[in-house]
Amino acid sequence: MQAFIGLGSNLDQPVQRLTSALLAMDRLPGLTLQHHSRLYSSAPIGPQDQPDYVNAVAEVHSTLTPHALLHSLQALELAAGRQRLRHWGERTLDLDILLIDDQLIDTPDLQVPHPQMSRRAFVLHPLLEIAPHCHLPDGTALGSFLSQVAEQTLSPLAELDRDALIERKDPHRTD
Ligand code: PH2
Ligand code: MG
Ligand code: MG
Repeated sequence: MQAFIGLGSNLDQPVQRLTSALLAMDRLPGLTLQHHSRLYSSAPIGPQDQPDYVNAVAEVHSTLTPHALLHSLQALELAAGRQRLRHWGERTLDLDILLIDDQLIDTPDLQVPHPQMSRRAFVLHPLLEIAPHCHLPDGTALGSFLSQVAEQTLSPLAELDRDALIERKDPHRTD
């Protein structure tokens, strides 16, 4: 299956958190990272007395079931020392499943599509960056929601150092 994952962090070196999380996802058994967006800085949605977030979206290919994918991502959140202090509050690492193919999943611990995704600039912009024609399972183009999130502050960070990322993924690379 193809899945899109939203990444977010606003505590304890968010840029490094997200960079490490992209590598860690790619190393998960049954999961391959295919594309990722740039990193974006975004003003918090929810309580305003918390730091700005760094957000990104990744596209992965996976042989896992949706719930196995969820549990693997939760294990990475925990490994990053995740603490959830309050609803919509600060966190070291948040990995949200946004879409899985055209599946609709509505269980207590996993809802796909992610119920908030079309209301959040920090999801829509990075997602459309890597998948411009992306749509919801009902066929609605995600680009059609952009005008509704135009007020939300979001800006791409300087280009992620791709070479550094690849080097750590393959320390024996010779080129
Ligand atoms: N995540 C939240 C709550 N608010 N705001 C931004 N800008 N980015 C996030 O990832 C985010 C948020 C809870 O998951
Ligand atoms: Mg989450
Ligand atoms: Mg979230």
